[in-house]
Amino acid sequence: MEGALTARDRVGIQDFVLLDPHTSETAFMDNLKKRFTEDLIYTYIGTLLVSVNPYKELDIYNKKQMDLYMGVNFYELPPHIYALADNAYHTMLAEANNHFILISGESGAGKTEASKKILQYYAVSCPSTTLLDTVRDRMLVSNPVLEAFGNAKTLKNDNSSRFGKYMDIQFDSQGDAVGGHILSYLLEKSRVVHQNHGERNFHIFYQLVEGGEDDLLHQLGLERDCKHYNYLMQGECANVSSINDKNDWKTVRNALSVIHFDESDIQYLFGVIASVLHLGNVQFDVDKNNHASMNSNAELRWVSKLLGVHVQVLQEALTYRKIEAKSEEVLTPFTVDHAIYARDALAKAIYGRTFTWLVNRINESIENQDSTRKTVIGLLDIYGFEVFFVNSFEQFCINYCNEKLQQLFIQLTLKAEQEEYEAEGIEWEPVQFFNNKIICDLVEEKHRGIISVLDEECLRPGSATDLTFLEKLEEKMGNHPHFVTHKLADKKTRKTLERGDFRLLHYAGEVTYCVVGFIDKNNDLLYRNIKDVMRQSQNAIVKQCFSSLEPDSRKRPETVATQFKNSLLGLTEILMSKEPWYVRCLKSNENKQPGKFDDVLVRHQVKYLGLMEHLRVRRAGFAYRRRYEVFLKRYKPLCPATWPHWRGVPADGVEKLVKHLGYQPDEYKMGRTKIFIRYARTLFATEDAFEICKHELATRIQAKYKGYR
Ligand code: AD9
Ligand code: MG
Repeated sequence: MEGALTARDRVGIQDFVLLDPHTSETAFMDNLKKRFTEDLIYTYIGTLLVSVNPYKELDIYNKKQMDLYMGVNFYELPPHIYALADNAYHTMLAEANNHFILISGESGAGKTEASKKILQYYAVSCPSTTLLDTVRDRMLVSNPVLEAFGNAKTLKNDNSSRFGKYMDIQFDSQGDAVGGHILSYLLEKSRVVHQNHGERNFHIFYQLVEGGEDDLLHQLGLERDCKHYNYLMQGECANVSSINDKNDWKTVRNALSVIHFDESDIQYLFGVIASVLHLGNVQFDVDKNNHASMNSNAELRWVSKLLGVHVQVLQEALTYRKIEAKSEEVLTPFTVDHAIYARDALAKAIYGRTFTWLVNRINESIENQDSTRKTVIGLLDIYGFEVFFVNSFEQFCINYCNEKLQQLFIQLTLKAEQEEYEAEGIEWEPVQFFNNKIICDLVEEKHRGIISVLDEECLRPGSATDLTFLEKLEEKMGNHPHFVTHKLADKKTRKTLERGDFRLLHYAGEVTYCVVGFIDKNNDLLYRNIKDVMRQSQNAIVKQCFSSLEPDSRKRPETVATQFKNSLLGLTEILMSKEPWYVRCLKSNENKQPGKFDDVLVRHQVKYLGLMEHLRVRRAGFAYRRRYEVFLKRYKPLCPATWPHWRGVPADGVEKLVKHLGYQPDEYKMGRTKIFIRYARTLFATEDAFEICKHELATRIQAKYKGYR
């Protein structure tokens, strides 16, 4: 018994619910840190999994561990991402309903790694047939492919997701993983043409240049030197010690064959990637009229060759704008700045649309053809909350998305809890949360939110600028407690704000956004004549990407922020129809340092993720709840009336059992299907008694066995 306590002291407590009911934040942090120091990165709050990024490889993700967790009761083994995956899976099978796992946390906290571990668990551990193995292989290898095209090094994370990903894993009634479907959300396209210092473009570019076979590079007109390409060098960090582009290239190439890309697909796909690199090197001169001009240079010829469009046509599209006036077409020459803008817009459009094409292709290859009923487990892995020195439209969208997911978490945890107490006929005092709905509304409310104001400015031809957008915001949001600008701020805050900034007080902290580029990025315009040229492309991917139904050209296309808002609305609906599981990832330190636990940083995350409140909600009145059958099955050896068998109704058996154990009336409540235990210590004592009893039973059995011999 003493030994057990010592071990518990050393490794902390594996479920926060079992800590003292009046757990302070300090005790919470102590427990987290104690466990982290022992390389125990996972801790539960009930069924929610808290994970702290260790920034080092731990020997806990292998087939042996997977086998260990398969089908085992949630609390019987140390907390693990496999246990959560397994529990979701078995609940899905038992109840034949759909589930999702929401993985959240800030940039670099470990969401993508967690989602990969879960997918691996399903792909490796679930029952299998040879036929299904191919689908599973494809699901597994879709990860490195999408990461190559959609992840990049940022200042926060060397493998930062720059798109949101929701993946349904479909299971048949036997529990076989039979297919999948991926939805992607707003790729950060601007990275294709611009990277901040210390950041990179998407991995695939470096992989191709570093790892591409000589023949391939030759065909694509590429040099094996990242320094040669403007689009790769703005962050001045093409080489990153934690990234091996050459090896990653091999993985991606292999993955593409697994998902059945043939040689022509590969040619077209890397033709696109190379064309973007060449585009970035296209330069313009100024002619005597101050217009952009260009010679038919080698880079332009490579773009035209790879995209399969006539070089002159391309040159014209990059230096002139075609405007239809009455029945005439008028060509207006660009200035150099304008031409650069058009060139970059084209690069972003090609890359962005190819990414969507890639997701669709992967979906075709992992789709399940069979129409029998499937249940699904959805995995959500999006870009985490991020704050940089300068934050722009992209951070605004990413942080808004995180705000929405936090809102969903709040709604579901409160809702689920309320419903459970109600369904079980148990009285409940709600716990107060900080509800971030106020910030979601500030961003997205119809006619009044920031996105609406931005869209209105985007609609005002000619006179709207990023600064008029800011003024409109100041007019409309002036009194909002979560919004401030230089003009609106008090004296002290004003010193921390520039005139072109607005600051949002997000649930996870303050972020100052610089308005420069908001209008442009939200409009995301691509000139019509450039689109027309792309439609004629001989590169099958580009042709397809630009030929797919364009929205009615007389109608204004939806802005980027509005599209994103609507897609998040769609996502929320998808998630709300499923049973939730949560993984809350915490970043242990800002320097990606193995084993370092930065108290201040972790405490901040514990606060804003609402983990203490979640714990309180889990315990509002009742720390633990168990279905009668489950409770009885585990603890029945503790009472002569229930051991070895209880033949009556489980609830009666539980009542007998807890009375025998001396539970006081205020310590528990009997619900309709579950027993609710008020204090953690009650369950703790029961659990300790169970351990002793197990030990005694084992000794008795051993003694008996000896007697036989
Ligand atoms: V972002 O919002 O996409 O920028 P994520 O996805 O939360 O972010 P990611 O999973 O990419 O973070 O983790 C960042 C890095 O932390 C990884 O590249 C690993 O080096 C490290 N990491 C994360 N989780 C684990 C883990 N369970 N074990 C070991 C880990 N290392
Ligand atoms: Mg990620």
